[in-house]
Parts: sequence; C-alpha cells; structure tokens
Amino acid sequence: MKIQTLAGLISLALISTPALSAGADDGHSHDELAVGNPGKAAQAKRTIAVSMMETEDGKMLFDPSEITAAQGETIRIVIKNTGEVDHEFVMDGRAENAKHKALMEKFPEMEHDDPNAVRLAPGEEGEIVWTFTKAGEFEFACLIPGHYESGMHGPLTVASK
Ligand SMILES: [Cu+2]
Repeated sequence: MKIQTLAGLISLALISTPALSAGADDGHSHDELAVGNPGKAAQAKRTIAVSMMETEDGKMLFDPSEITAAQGETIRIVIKNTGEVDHEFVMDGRAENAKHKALMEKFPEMEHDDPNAVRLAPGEEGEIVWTFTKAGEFEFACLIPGHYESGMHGPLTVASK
C-alpha cells in the first residue's frame, strides 16, 4: 500500500487521536495548516533562498538558520540542496514536526506529497510559495531520520499584523 500524504498516514496511524492541526476541525479545508496555506506566485513580493547542506564536522544545516515572515505575507521560498545526501524542508508547528519526525523514524520509506514540504536530492532545487496566514512560532526542519538531531531545524516566526 502506498500512502500519498502525511495526512493519510497520520489518519491511519493515529485514528484515535485528536486532530493534529488547528485547521482540521474548525471548518476549514483539512489541507489548511497552522503555519498557513499554499500561496499564489503572483502575490509573492519576497523570495527567500534557503540552502541545505552538511558540514565537514558532521553537522547538517539550513542557511539561513531562521526565517521571519509577517502575518498575511506570501513568500517564495527557493530551496536548494547543496549537500551530498537527500534533505527536506518542512514547515509546520514544532509539535506537528515532532509527530511527523516520529513517523519518519517508524516508516523510513514513507513518501509524502505535502504542500508545506519539499524533498530534494543533492544538487536539486525546489520551491514553495506560501502565505503565512497565522501569527506564531513555527519551525522549519529536515525530518529525514538523524538530520534534525544533526542541526537541521530552525525557528520560523510569523509576526502578527
Ligand atoms: Cu536533511
């Protein structure tokens, strides 16, 4: 069985738990995440370039190491894997990332196609256009097993209007 989305996997794995994201039970589409929604490229007035890499001393990093957005802002995030192993960029709440990370450890082969995430092979580039609809403290991370612990996470702050 191939599970296409994280939401699908979570619903299978955690049927009895309450909704994971704030958007799940408040009348919005279930695709809406606490961190916001996919945005329209035409509305993006700012681009943030993010690199993902390993260092010679065994760390794994994002550059920049933190991201700040304004509530309501649409940003084009261009992500490049300049390292030598696969990496991913996932934006979510810290608790949601921790759950997702635990699932990745349990199901290392899991494939997902979530709008708030991109997985890239070495040398690849991808992008996410995102509208940060809600203010708060979120996180971007690589949830491939071992990478978070090696340094691949950073704060994503959405400042209220
Ligand atoms: Cu990684």
